[in-house]
Amino acid sequence: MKTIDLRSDTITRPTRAMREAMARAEVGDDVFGEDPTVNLLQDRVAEILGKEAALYVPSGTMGNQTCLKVHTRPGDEVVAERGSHVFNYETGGAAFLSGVQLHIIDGVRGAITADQIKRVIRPRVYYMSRTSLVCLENTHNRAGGTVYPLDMIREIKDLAAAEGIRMHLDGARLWNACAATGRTPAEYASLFDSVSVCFSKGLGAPVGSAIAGSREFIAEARRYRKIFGGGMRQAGILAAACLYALDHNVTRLTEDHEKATLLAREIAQIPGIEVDLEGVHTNIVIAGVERLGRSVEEVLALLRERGVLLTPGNWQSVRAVTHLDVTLEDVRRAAAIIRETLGKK
Ligand code: TLP
Repeated sequence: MKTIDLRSDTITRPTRAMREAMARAEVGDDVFGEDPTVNLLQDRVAEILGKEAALYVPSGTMGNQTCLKVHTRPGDEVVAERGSHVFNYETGGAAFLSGVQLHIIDGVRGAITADQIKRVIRPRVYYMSRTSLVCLENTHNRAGGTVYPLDMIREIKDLAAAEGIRMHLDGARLWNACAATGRTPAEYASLFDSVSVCFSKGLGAPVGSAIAGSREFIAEARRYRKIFGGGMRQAGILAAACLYALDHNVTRLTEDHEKATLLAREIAQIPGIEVDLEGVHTNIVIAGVERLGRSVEEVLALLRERGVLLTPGNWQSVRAVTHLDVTLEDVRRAAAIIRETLGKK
């Protein structure tokens, strides 16, 4: 029985062609700025995002945390959505590394509004924390891969500009947002001072993310990347996989979205399972299981026994993520297994 692993798009393994590109990579010492493949990747990312410069980092977490560090001073406040990755899945890094507090707002499908943000911006008095950064996530992981509407981001950008507040985008899956909307990464990135993007999710590279911003911002980010232990040497071997991913695995993301839509539609029909079909924008499906009368752990264990791997979602739900290493047929089979396993009491 072939296991159908829908735990995350991070589980994809590099293909033979990607490995060959890695093996061919020209390399140098990147701490000296001398790795030609890393430099190529950074230039390419800066161009794609319409920013002056970019920096290769080992993970999305390091990308976000490095940006937070450059944008803030200890004691500052960063506005973020309740389900955001920086708040939930980065081990309290914002407090640990930057000494900032997060001001959390409840969003709808992961999106918070300019109006909500306006209400939490601190008055500029010395005894209050300084609101220095707004951090948005697109697509939004915990909300189920939802796309942030561009006009909402524009309103937030206008507010932030008027208030002297910076904007950071966790764009780990910005590629998916673009594939879903037809917008370019630069259109989104133009509304932010810094952006982080990942190659190790839907794009299928084994390691790596990049951050982009002004030349000055990236020079500072390079210092913090080193402090955080992210200064790599012959990293071109990894950057080559990311370049390969940009060349071959971006346009195909719509296939992953089709797989997720199929899965969502199929499992939404199972009594006791709830899926917000309108909220399935990209490659993530969140399925509420509360009405099944089984705990999330029980549901995950039952499906694991039958060869379908999922992760916990948010409260009383499970998450399925489609990616390069599962076919439409695999997903159809997973849906059938879920129906057989959970569809009857
Ligand atoms: N997300 C992972 C888990 O950490 C939850 C996943 O399986 O989806 N931003 C967003 C929006 C992410 O979804 C992730 C990873 C990151 C940042 C962090 O990337 P890495 O894992 O490279 O540090």
